Amino acid sequence: MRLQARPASFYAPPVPTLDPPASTEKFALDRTFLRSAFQSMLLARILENKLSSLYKAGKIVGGVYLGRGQEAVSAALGTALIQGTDVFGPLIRDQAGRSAFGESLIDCTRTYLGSALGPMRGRDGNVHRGRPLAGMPAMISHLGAQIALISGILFAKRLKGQLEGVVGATCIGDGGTSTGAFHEALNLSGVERLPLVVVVTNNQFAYSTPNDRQFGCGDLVERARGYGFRGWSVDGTDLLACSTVVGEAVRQARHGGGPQMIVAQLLRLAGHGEHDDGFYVPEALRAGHYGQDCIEVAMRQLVANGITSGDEIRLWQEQFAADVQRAVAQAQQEAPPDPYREDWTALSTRFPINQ
Ligand SMILES: Cc1ncc(C[n+]2csc(CCOP(=O)(O)OP(=O)(O)O)c2C)c(N)n1
Ligand SMILES: [Mg+2]
Repeated sequence: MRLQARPASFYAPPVPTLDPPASTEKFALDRTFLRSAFQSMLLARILENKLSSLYKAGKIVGGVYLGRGQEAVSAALGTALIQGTDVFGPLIRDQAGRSAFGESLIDCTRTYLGSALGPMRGRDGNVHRGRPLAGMPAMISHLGAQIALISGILFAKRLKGQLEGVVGATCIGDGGTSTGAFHEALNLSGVERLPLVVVVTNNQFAYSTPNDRQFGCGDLVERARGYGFRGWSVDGTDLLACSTVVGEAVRQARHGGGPQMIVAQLLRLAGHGEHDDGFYVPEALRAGHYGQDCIEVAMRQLVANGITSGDEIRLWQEQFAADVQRAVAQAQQEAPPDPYREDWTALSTRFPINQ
């Protein structure tokens, strides 16, 4: 079917004007948080650029789906969570959140490159990797099932008396919010008032389908109220805003505030996957506010606030590029699984699970 040209106003969401929470100033100026979140953004971008090259060179079996342009909100979420306590279910555009939550580079490169030494033993590809014992279950689906998985984990923790102080977080795209899985998971999480944080990354398209063909409400944050979630809007291209809003939502979930839904407005600065050139994204939208690169915005913000310097950022870039090269080279020399010797029982039924 041919896509019809639409006026640019269809694609131009309003810039959020939410009242900042009381702790904005203090939180936004938390140097350690911001430096750490920014480093995760940078590392994810460098890693994903490398994955894209490997894909184009035919070195990766399966697809490559990037989070380019979505790193700020993802990194803010991964940084706001507590490793060893919280549960995080990242989606395909959450490399920055994965890095922030402690996933090692080698776990990523081994999975993409099919090494039997990876967390999925070379049996699952690309983004379908995780370490359940570290609080990061392997990703199942981009379209809503991950929310039920995280709320189920929280519910099980409650039944075992282990939920105190724990937050579960996951993400969903704008398109995923129209699935039955999304509705069921949010409905039950609202009924149970689970400490769940759902970040909706509204990148304006579900593959090539624009927002106006997906839902009839003005802003997806309106859905939060219907499920009994607290709703937050944020500019997903702005690291300071994302850190403030996500940090506050996570804090509220942790301290009995019930489930939280954050809607981040942004644009993906890549195709749906690396096989897609995103031809359907209008130029006016790319040139608009949400077409700005969150990494460049964050650099300006952090340098202007004296949180880092251009020289330090260049050093990080060099260091991360070298780290990525090393992780790729190591995974490339490792053997794939041997299908005749592999024990094909589900990885999740093995003990110790996936250590
Ligand atoms: C049942 C099903 N249909 C289609 C797909 C392919 N698919 C994966 S993600 C996606 C679009 C999701 O859009 P959105 O939720 O907005 O997330 P985004 O890709 O923009 O991050 C599609 C069509 C799928 N994985 N499963
Ligand atoms: Mg989308």
